[in-house]
Amino acid sequence: MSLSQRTIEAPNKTLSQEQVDQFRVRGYLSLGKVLEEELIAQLREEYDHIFAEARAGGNFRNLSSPQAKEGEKAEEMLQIMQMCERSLLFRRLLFNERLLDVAEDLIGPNIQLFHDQALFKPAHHGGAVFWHQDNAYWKCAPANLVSCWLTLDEVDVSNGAMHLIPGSHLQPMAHPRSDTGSVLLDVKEQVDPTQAVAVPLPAGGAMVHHCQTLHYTPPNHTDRQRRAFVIHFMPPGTWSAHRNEYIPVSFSNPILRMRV
Ligand SMILES: O=C(O)CCC(=O)C(=O)O
Repeated sequence: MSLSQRTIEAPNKTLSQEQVDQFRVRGYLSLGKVLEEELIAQLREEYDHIFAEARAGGNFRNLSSPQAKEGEKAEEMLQIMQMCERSLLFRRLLFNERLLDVAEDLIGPNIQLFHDQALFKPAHHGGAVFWHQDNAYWKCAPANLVSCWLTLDEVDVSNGAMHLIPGSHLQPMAHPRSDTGSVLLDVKEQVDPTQAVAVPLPAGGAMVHHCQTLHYTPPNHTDRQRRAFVIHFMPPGTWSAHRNEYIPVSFSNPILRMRV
Protein backbone atom coordinates (compact mmCIF):
# COMPACT_ATOMS: atom_id res chain seq x y z
CA MET A 1 0.00 0.00 0.00
CA SER A 2 1.40 3.38 -0.91
CA LEU A 3 1.66 6.05 1.71
CA SER A 4 -1.01 8.17 0.04
CA GLN A 5 -3.56 5.34 0.38
CA ARG A 6 -3.09 5.06 4.10
CA THR A 7 -6.09 6.12 6.11
CA ILE A 8 -5.40 8.45 8.97
CA GLU A 9 -7.40 7.43 12.00
CA ALA A 10 -9.76 10.04 13.33
CA PRO A 11 -8.80 11.42 16.73
CA ASN A 12 -10.47 9.74 19.66
CA LYS A 13 -13.49 11.33 21.20
CA THR A 14 -13.36 10.19 24.80
CA LEU A 15 -13.72 13.75 26.04
CA SER A 16 -16.50 16.03 24.86
CA GLN A 17 -15.53 19.31 23.20
CA GLU A 18 -16.75 21.04 26.36
CA GLN A 19 -14.33 18.99 28.48
CA VAL A 20 -11.42 19.69 26.12
CA ASP A 21 -12.29 23.41 26.22
CA GLN A 22 -12.45 23.29 30.03
CA PHE A 23 -8.99 21.77 30.12
CA ARG A 24 -7.64 24.42 27.73
CA VAL A 25 -9.12 27.27 29.77
CA ARG A 26 -8.59 25.99 33.33
CA GLY A 27 -5.57 23.73 32.90
CA TYR A 28 -7.17 20.70 34.56
CA LEU A 29 -10.16 18.42 34.29
CA SER A 30 -11.74 16.00 36.73
CA LEU A 31 -12.62 12.65 35.13
CA GLY A 32 -14.48 11.16 38.10
CA LYS A 33 -14.27 7.40 38.61
CA VAL A 34 -12.30 5.62 35.87
CA LEU A 35 -11.10 2.34 37.43
CA GLU A 36 -13.17 -0.78 38.18
CA GLU A 37 -13.39 -2.06 41.75
CA GLU A 38 -11.50 -5.26 40.98
CA LEU A 39 -8.57 -3.35 39.49
CA ILE A 40 -8.55 -0.85 42.37
CA ALA A 41 -8.27 -3.76 44.84
CA GLN A 42 -5.36 -5.28 42.87
CA LEU A 43 -3.56 -1.95 42.57
CA ARG A 44 -3.95 -1.25 46.30
CA GLU A 45 -2.47 -4.61 47.22
CA GLU A 46 0.46 -4.10 44.85
CA TYR A 47 0.98 -0.48 46.04
CA ASP A 48 1.11 -1.54 49.70
CA HIS A 49 3.47 -4.38 48.89
CA ILE A 50 5.82 -2.09 46.95
CA PHE A 51 5.82 0.54 49.71
CA ALA A 52 6.52 -2.14 52.36
CA GLU A 53 9.47 -3.39 50.28
CA ALA A 54 10.67 0.17 49.68
CA ARG A 55 10.54 0.98 53.40
CA ALA A 56 12.52 -2.18 54.14
CA GLY A 57 15.10 -1.37 51.46
CA GLY A 58 15.14 2.41 51.89
CA ASN A 59 14.51 2.97 48.17
CA PHE A 60 11.88 5.67 48.28
CA ARG A 61 11.90 9.41 49.06
CA ASN A 62 10.21 11.39 51.77
CA LEU A 63 9.43 14.80 50.23
CA SER A 64 8.48 16.26 53.62
CA SER A 65 10.89 18.03 55.92
CA PRO A 66 12.60 15.52 58.22
CA GLN A 67 12.04 17.60 61.40
CA ALA A 68 9.38 16.28 63.77
CA LYS A 69 7.75 18.46 66.42
CA GLU A 70 8.27 17.34 70.04
CA GLY A 71 6.24 14.17 70.72
CA GLU A 72 4.96 13.91 67.13
CA LYS A 73 5.84 11.61 64.27
CA ALA A 74 7.66 13.40 61.41
CA GLU A 75 5.46 14.11 58.41
CA GLU A 76 5.76 11.78 55.45
CA MET A 77 5.00 12.59 51.83
CA LEU A 78 6.37 9.43 50.31
CA GLN A 79 7.38 9.15 46.68
CA ILE A 80 8.33 6.17 44.55
CA MET A 81 9.39 7.08 41.03
CA GLN A 82 8.74 4.66 38.17
CA MET A 83 6.36 2.14 39.72
CA CYS A 84 6.34 0.73 36.17
CA GLU A 85 9.86 -0.55 36.73
CA ARG A 86 8.83 -2.35 39.94
CA SER A 87 5.42 -3.71 38.98
CA LEU A 88 3.87 -5.17 35.83
CA LEU A 89 0.42 -4.24 37.09
CA PHE A 90 1.36 -0.56 37.26
CA ARG A 91 3.18 -0.85 33.92
CA ARG A 92 -0.03 -2.20 32.37
CA LEU A 93 -1.95 0.78 33.77
CA LEU A 94 0.21 3.09 31.64
CA PHE A 95 -1.32 1.43 28.58
CA ASN A 96 -4.93 1.67 29.83
CA GLU A 97 -6.95 2.50 26.71
CA ARG A 98 -9.32 4.87 28.46
CA LEU A 99 -6.53 6.92 30.01
CA LEU A 100 -4.63 7.00 26.71
CA ASP A 101 -7.81 8.13 24.90
CA VAL A 102 -8.02 11.06 27.32
CA ALA A 103 -4.32 11.85 26.82
CA GLU A 104 -4.81 11.61 23.05
CA ASP A 105 -7.63 14.14 23.16
CA LEU A 106 -5.32 16.55 24.99
CA ILE A 107 -1.84 16.07 23.50
CA GLY A 108 -2.43 14.19 20.26
CA PRO A 109 -2.20 10.60 19.02
CA ASN A 110 1.48 9.94 19.73
CA ILE A 111 2.11 9.51 23.42
CA GLN A 112 5.28 8.73 25.36
CA LEU A 113 5.78 8.23 29.08
CA PHE A 114 7.73 11.03 30.75
CA HIS A 115 7.62 9.15 34.06
CA ASP A 116 5.21 7.77 36.60
CA GLN A 117 5.20 8.06 40.37
CA ALA A 118 3.36 6.91 43.46
CA LEU A 119 2.65 9.67 45.98
CA PHE A 120 1.57 8.32 49.33
CA LYS A 121 0.26 10.35 52.28
CA PRO A 122 0.00 7.95 55.22
CA ALA A 123 -2.85 8.51 57.71
CA HIS A 124 -2.27 10.97 60.61
CA HIS A 125 1.11 12.36 59.50
CA GLY A 126 0.88 12.68 55.69
CA GLY A 127 2.83 15.74 54.50
CA ALA A 128 1.89 18.46 52.00
CA VAL A 129 3.12 18.97 48.46
CA PHE A 130 3.66 22.72 48.21
CA TRP A 131 2.36 25.00 45.45
CA HIS A 132 4.20 24.39 42.20
CA GLN A 133 4.02 24.00 38.45
CA ASP A 134 5.38 20.59 37.43
CA ASN A 135 7.47 22.01 34.63
CA ALA A 136 9.44 24.14 37.11
CA TYR A 137 10.96 20.80 38.20
CA TRP A 138 11.06 19.16 34.79
CA LYS A 139 12.19 21.96 32.43
CA CYS A 140 10.68 20.29 29.36
CA ALA A 141 9.98 21.97 26.02
CA PRO A 142 7.51 22.42 24.59
CA ALA A 143 5.58 22.68 27.88
CA ASN A 144 2.92 20.37 26.57
CA LEU A 145 2.86 17.49 29.07
CA VAL A 146 -0.28 16.23 30.76
CA SER A 147 -0.46 14.37 34.07
CA CYS A 148 -3.16 11.90 34.97
CA TRP A 149 -3.47 11.77 38.77
CA LEU A 150 -5.23 8.60 39.96
CA THR A 151 -6.52 7.87 43.44
CA LEU A 152 -6.68 4.46 45.09
CA ASP A 153 -8.59 5.89 48.09
CA GLU A 154 -11.44 8.32 48.35
CA VAL A 155 -9.81 11.75 48.49
CA ASP A 156 -11.21 14.99 49.91
CA VAL A 157 -9.72 18.20 51.29
CA SER A 158 -9.02 16.64 54.69
CA ASN A 159 -6.79 13.78 53.45
CA GLY A 160 -4.94 15.48 50.61
CA ALA A 161 -7.13 16.32 47.62
CA MET A 162 -5.58 18.17 44.70
CA HIS A 163 -5.99 21.97 44.80
CA LEU A 164 -5.40 23.95 41.61
CA ILE A 165 -5.43 27.54 40.37
CA PRO A 166 -7.59 27.67 37.21
CA GLY A 167 -5.86 29.34 34.26
CA SER A 168 -2.41 29.32 35.86
CA HIS A 169 -1.02 27.01 33.15
CA LEU A 170 -0.87 29.98 30.77
CA GLN A 171 2.04 31.60 32.63
CA PRO A 172 5.23 29.81 33.75
CA MET A 173 6.69 31.15 37.03
CA ALA A 174 10.09 31.21 38.71
CA HIS A 175 10.08 28.77 41.65
CA PRO A 176 12.10 29.23 44.87
CA ARG A 177 12.91 26.27 47.15
CA SER A 178 10.63 25.76 50.13
CA ASP A 179 11.97 27.29 53.38
CA THR A 180 10.88 24.22 55.39
CA GLY A 181 13.96 22.09 54.77
CA SER A 182 12.08 19.83 52.35
CA VAL A 183 13.36 19.14 48.85
CA LEU A 184 10.27 20.76 47.33
CA LEU A 185 9.86 24.04 45.50
CA ASP A 186 7.18 26.39 46.84
CA VAL A 187 5.53 29.41 45.21
CA LYS A 188 3.02 30.03 48.02
CA GLU A 189 4.03 33.71 48.19
CA GLN A 190 2.79 34.15 44.63
CA VAL A 191 -0.46 32.20 45.01
CA ASP A 192 -3.79 33.62 46.10
CA PRO A 193 -5.30 30.62 47.95
CA THR A 194 -8.82 32.07 47.62
CA GLN A 195 -8.55 31.29 43.88
CA ALA A 196 -7.79 27.60 44.52
CA VAL A 197 -10.26 24.91 43.54
CA ALA A 198 -10.18 21.54 45.35
CA VAL A 199 -11.01 18.40 43.38
CA PRO A 200 -12.38 15.62 45.59
CA LEU A 201 -12.37 12.18 43.94
CA PRO A 202 -13.72 8.71 44.69
CA ALA A 203 -11.35 5.75 44.99
CA GLY A 204 -10.40 4.83 41.44
CA GLY A 205 -10.93 8.42 40.32
CA ALA A 206 -8.71 10.53 38.11
CA MET A 207 -8.02 14.09 37.10
CA VAL A 208 -5.71 15.48 34.44
CA HIS A 209 -3.67 18.65 34.68
CA HIS A 210 -1.34 20.59 32.40
CA CYS A 211 2.35 20.72 33.34
CA GLN A 212 2.14 24.46 34.13
CA THR A 213 -1.03 24.40 36.24
CA LEU A 214 -0.29 25.55 39.78
CA HIS A 215 -1.28 22.88 42.26
CA TYR A 216 -0.90 21.84 45.88
CA THR A 217 -2.03 19.01 48.14
CA PRO A 218 -2.56 19.60 51.88
CA PRO A 219 -1.29 17.40 54.72
CA ASN A 220 -3.25 14.34 55.74
CA HIS A 221 -4.04 14.34 59.46
CA THR A 222 -7.06 12.05 59.14
CA ASP A 223 -7.15 8.36 60.03
CA ARG A 224 -7.49 7.54 56.29
CA GLN A 225 -4.46 6.97 54.11
CA ARG A 226 -4.23 8.66 50.70
CA ARG A 227 -2.66 6.55 47.99
CA ALA A 228 -2.19 8.27 44.63
CA PHE A 229 -0.43 7.33 41.41
CA VAL A 230 0.44 9.75 38.62
CA ILE A 231 1.22 9.11 34.97
CA HIS A 232 3.00 11.98 33.21
CA PHE A 233 2.34 11.81 29.46
CA MET A 234 4.29 13.73 26.80
CA PRO A 235 4.37 13.89 23.02
CA PRO A 236 7.47 12.14 21.57
CA GLY A 237 10.11 14.71 20.70
CA THR A 238 9.96 16.52 24.04
CA TRP A 239 13.20 18.30 24.94
CA SER A 240 14.66 17.96 28.43
CA ALA A 241 16.83 20.88 29.55
CA HIS A 242 18.14 18.70 32.42
CA ARG A 243 19.35 16.01 30.05
CA ASN A 244 20.19 18.44 27.24
CA GLU A 245 18.53 16.13 24.69
CA TYR A 246 15.20 15.04 23.24
CA ILE A 247 14.00 12.32 25.61
CA PRO A 248 14.78 9.06 23.80
CA VAL A 249 12.42 6.10 23.70
CA SER A 250 13.55 3.52 26.25
CA PHE A 251 12.27 1.03 28.84
CA SER A 252 11.85 3.98 31.24
CA ASN A 253 10.29 6.27 28.63
CA PRO A 254 8.26 3.90 26.42
CA ILE A 255 5.95 4.92 23.62
CA LEU A 256 2.47 4.24 24.99
CA ARG A 257 0.52 4.92 21.82
CA MET A 258 1.61 5.72 18.31
CA ARG A 259 -0.42 6.35 15.19
CA VAL A 260 1.97 6.78 12.30
O1 LIG B 1 -0.11 13.54 45.00
C1 LIG B 1 0.20 14.65 45.48
O2 LIG B 1 -0.01 14.91 46.65
C2 LIG B 1 0.82 15.69 44.60
C3 LIG B 1 0.74 15.36 43.15
C4 LIG B 1 1.44 16.30 42.26
O3 LIG B 1 2.01 17.28 42.64
C5 LIG B 1 1.40 16.01 40.82
O4 LIG B 1 0.74 15.06 40.38
O5 LIG B 1 2.04 16.74 40.05
